[in-house]
Amino acid sequence: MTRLTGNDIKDVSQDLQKLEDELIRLTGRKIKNIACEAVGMWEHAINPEAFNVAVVPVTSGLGVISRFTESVRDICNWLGMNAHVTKTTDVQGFAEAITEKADMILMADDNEFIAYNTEEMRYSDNSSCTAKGYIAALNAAAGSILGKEVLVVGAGRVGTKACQFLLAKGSKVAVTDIDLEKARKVAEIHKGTRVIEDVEEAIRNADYIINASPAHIDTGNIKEGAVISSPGVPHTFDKEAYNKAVIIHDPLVIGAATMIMQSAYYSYKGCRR
Ligand code: PYL
Repeated sequence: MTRLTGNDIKDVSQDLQKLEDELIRLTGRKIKNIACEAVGMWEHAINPEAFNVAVVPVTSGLGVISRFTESVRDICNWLGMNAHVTKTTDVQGFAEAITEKADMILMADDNEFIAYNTEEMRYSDNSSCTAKGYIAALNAAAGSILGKEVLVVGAGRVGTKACQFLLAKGSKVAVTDIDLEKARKVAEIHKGTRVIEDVEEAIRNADYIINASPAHIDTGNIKEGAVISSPGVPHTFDKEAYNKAVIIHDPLVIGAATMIMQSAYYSYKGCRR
């Protein structure tokens, strides 16, 4: 998974309304609708206002990313929750969150980004939820991808999860990666996945794409009218690409919103007796 930079996310908080408007234009859904469809929950199954959320800065590895925890806090609040960034970091920050009885604790090091539901003692992870969120966005933008072939570009953690979830949802799946071994490994694990060895050829023929790769996609290879749901960072599609295809992207929001709703959904106890 590519590590975000402060520059990637510097405008996330202020651009939430802009992203929401773009999602409504392309998919007919708000951020929260995409997240709920991604986790398979009815939007009103949980009351977001009931969630006090703590976001803990983590200084391990390459350290904190400028505005990362503030952006995650603002995404939680956009979903209707009551989120704040803890005063302290790391284990001390986790202890602070527990002491103040947070219902959900979010934190990320260089390898994992999780949303821990303290009541249910279960967590959701960002890689799985980014895959689910971008599949939900693709499905909404395309009308439906049931029975249709979706090309997954990039056989990393998000791309691998995307293959798994797409097959489970009844789409046909093709996967491609500049590292052929990674693509073949996904096809071994997730039976039914088709490996396409030539990445550019794969893209030229694809109507529906989950782009989970940091690599640049040449606009010339994009099929007219393609729908590209693209969590990949860095995001290098140019204006012409946006004229040729429907492209859905943001550096953090769809994945984090899906992870937050997934974690909150663990508290859903069915219709209360
Ligand atoms: C969660 C993002 C999505 C893509 N790559 C993932 C990433 O950049 N992970 C690193 C996050 C580090 C956060 C830092 C902080 O500010 O607390 N430890």
